Amino acid sequence: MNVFFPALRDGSSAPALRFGERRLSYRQLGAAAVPLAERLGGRTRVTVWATPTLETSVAVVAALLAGVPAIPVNPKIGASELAHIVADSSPDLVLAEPGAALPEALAALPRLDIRIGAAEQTSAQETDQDLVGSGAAGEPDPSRESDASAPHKVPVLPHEPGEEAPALIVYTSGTTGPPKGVVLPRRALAHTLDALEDAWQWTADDVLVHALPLFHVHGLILGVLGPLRRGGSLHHLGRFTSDGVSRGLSDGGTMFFGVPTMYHRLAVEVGADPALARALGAARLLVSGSAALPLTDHARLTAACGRRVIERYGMSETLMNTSVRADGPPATGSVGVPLPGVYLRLVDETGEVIEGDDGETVGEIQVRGPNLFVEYLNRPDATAEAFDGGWFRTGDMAVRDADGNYRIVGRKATDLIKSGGYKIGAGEIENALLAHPAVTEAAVTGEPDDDLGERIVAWVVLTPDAARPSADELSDHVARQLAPHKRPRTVHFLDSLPRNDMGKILKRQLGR
Ligand code: MCA
Ligand code: AMP
Repeated sequence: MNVFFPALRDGSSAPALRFGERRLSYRQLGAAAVPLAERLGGRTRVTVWATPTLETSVAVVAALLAGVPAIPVNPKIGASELAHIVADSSPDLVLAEPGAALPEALAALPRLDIRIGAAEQTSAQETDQDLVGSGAAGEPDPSRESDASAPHKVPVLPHEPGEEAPALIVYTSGTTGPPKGVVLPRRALAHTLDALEDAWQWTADDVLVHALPLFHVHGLILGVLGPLRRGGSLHHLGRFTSDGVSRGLSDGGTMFFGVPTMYHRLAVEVGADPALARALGAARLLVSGSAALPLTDHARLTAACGRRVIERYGMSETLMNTSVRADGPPATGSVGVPLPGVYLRLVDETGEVIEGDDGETVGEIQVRGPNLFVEYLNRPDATAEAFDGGWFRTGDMAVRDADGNYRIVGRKATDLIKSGGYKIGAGEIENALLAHPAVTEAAVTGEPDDDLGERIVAWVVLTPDAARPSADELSDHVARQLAPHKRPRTVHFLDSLPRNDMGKILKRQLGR
């Protein structure tokens, strides 16, 4: 039988999840997730209000057990982006922690509160009332109790669906228009997590520490489902601070996952913080991903704590493609070698496959393997465009060296911005700016930024007669429509945008 989380079946009192001081053992996780999975049976798709909490983790585990695709949503999402996701994915239920105030588009859906502790009790008596109301107060929260005295009870897991069944739909930005729903089958999740087990010698003894958001691949699939598939545990810090990382790693953590912005902040602070240096130095594995980690940050961290950070490379559509191996050469500055079962090739601009490995010839990375997504939801056109035969076109430009390591040197589309590890399409921000009544033209670029990697910069032309908005007002407008991390950090007001004879905006001339 196809079992996604073998350790849940054992129902042991080994630690599974910790968020702050709230913890669940595997037995407790099973006791919360299995009844919830039973309640989800028959649903088409569910949205998860993805706060960084035990509740989100329980909801996603339950959806996987039930075979119901889950759509994790950023709890800071703005109105128009949320409206798009709800209309595009048409979920029939929203899962949220009790008491969470949901925005209008989600409040209109049937709601099921994720009750840790009350779940077993309510599962047998589900009524429509349960689905819309907040239900009874429930039992004491076991996440605050010791598991030592609890009777050993193996939860009865539902029959899990086949490998190709969609497990998650994760929204990711393209260059234009609103984000697309990436449909990820169970097969892709299982493959990527098992390939990382091999590359990183990830075991049940590992305690992963991180502070990543739970509505993207990095924090949710690698960061929550990863430890649970291994039978190890996660210690989530709630939010990123260097102090939190220091304490988490000193308190039994063996691995840390972060985006380059987090490592940059650690690199800035580690020189003056011996406790942080000791904690990072004692970790078994420090892994960076979601964007490139600059060599200066690699060097500063290694000098201060004596450890190397390893990089891995992935995408929402492909999950993980390559990694520097824990048991291999350091390959600093590269994203390592293809993971087991994953095939990569470099293709030049004429469509020819680059055969050499001279470390200099640049081509687009294309990927094939069991780690790939199925399709963009409701977007057969975009799905077809994304593939070259069976190969997925990543849009990432790279070179390959004689040892088989890939080094990413840039991106094909300048209209894709990576800021703080989040992928953001220039087009979606331009559309949000143009929806402001005072804006008549807008262009958005990504400018280099030491902390964020790239900083979102907006160039706008105002409607002549409208009241002049401030830069902050336009930035807030984008934050409210899309999400705070998509807001422009700088806004330039221009009389006109540079355009070519065809009327196309010449972004490279902006600011010059
Ligand atoms: C600021 N804030 C606002 C506004 N301005 N809220 C509303 N309106 C505004 N105008 C709030 C923000 O919500 C936030 O609140 C706080 O102010 C600071 O925001 P910001 O400056 O944007 O964030 P930060 O503190 O600088 O965050 C840096 C970060 C973050 C922690 C590194 O960027 C982050 O978590 N990045 C992770 C991205 C990620 O997981 N990517 C994976 C996708 P508050 O302080 O309350 O939060 S890529 C992927 O999955 C692929 C597969 C891969 O390879 O991994
Ligand atoms: P997303 O669509 O949010 O999943 O972002 C995927 C993109 O993140 C990839 O196409 C790469 O451009 C980038 N990325 C992920 N990991 C790395 C890395 N280690 N180095 C450089 N870029 C990365």
